[in-house]
Amino acid sequence: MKIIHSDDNRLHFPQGELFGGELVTPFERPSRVEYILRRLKEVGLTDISAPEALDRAPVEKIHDAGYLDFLATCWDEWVSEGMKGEMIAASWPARRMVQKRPRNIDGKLGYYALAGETAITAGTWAAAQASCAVAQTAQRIVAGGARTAFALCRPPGHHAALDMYGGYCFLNNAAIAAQMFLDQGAGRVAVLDVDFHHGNGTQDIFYDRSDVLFCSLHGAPEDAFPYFLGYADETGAGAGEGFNLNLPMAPATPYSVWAEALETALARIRDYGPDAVIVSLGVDTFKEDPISFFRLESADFTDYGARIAGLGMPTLFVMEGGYAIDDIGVNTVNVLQGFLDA
Ligand code: OKP
Ligand code: ZN
Repeated sequence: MKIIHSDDNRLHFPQGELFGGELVTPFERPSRVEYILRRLKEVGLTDISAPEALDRAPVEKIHDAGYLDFLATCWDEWVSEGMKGEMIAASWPARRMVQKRPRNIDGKLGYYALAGETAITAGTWAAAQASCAVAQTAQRIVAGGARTAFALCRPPGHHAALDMYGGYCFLNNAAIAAQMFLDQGAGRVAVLDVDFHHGNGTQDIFYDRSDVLFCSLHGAPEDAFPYFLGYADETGAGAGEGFNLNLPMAPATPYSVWAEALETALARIRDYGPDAVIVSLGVDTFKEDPISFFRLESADFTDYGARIAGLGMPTLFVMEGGYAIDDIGVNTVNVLQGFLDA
């Protein structure tokens, strides 16, 4: 199995995440990738290479031009305005306020942010682009006929919407890969999001489209980030009606229940009959995850990797979340091994 990874992920390493009223070391940190790489090597998955150059065209199809320009220039603007710390949004266009982009950099930050935990630093844009290039390179491998490939993306992508960053995400790597399959001639693509958190960005991007089926298993929005999207009654709009499947679950959900939801999603994907499947792979469903509340055990990740393989479809794995650092390598690689050994 080919694995794509970029050291440039390390260029994004904020010192602070706003959590519980404190600035803590971000849960989403560079060492996550190191632990996954170590485990891949331990089990002999050593076909690891660097990404090809980023192709901007599919990025521009998924994200708003003003948003991409903001990501590219905001740090310099922040510094030139004399700001001392990392960029953290603190003002939003909330209910009954005007949705117009302000001129002021602090205003623009709130305009493009969907949450306040995610800081932008000098290297964030370079790292986000490298992460996207990782997904694109792995996509080309699957499009070229491989059964699977693993995009070891960091930062993750599934919370990034048309024109919003947050939840540690800047560019929606999975959505961009889906668009590439379509641009290369696929008729239909399915995105299966098994990260603990709802993939609000991916849902938002494809909500009115029938050429991408989005299925997400996640902590119920009443109880879990991103809080404001991910309910079961969000089924798509217009031409996209029926092509969005949300399977929210309660705190302390065990694997037996989660696996049933997975089977519901897999049945929907089989029925849809896509040319390719993209798995937004977050392993924060693990029982020890510090910011999540499902109860999966390490062996469960192997089991569900095999179930995904049961689709018998070309499958691109795109890394999303997972914050129980000591176990992130085993859990992530278990999914891949479960898939490969099925
Ligand atoms: C990113 B990914 C919880 C705050 C949540 C953001 C979580 C982003 C998760 N107290 N903050 O989906 O793993
Ligand atoms: Zn997550």
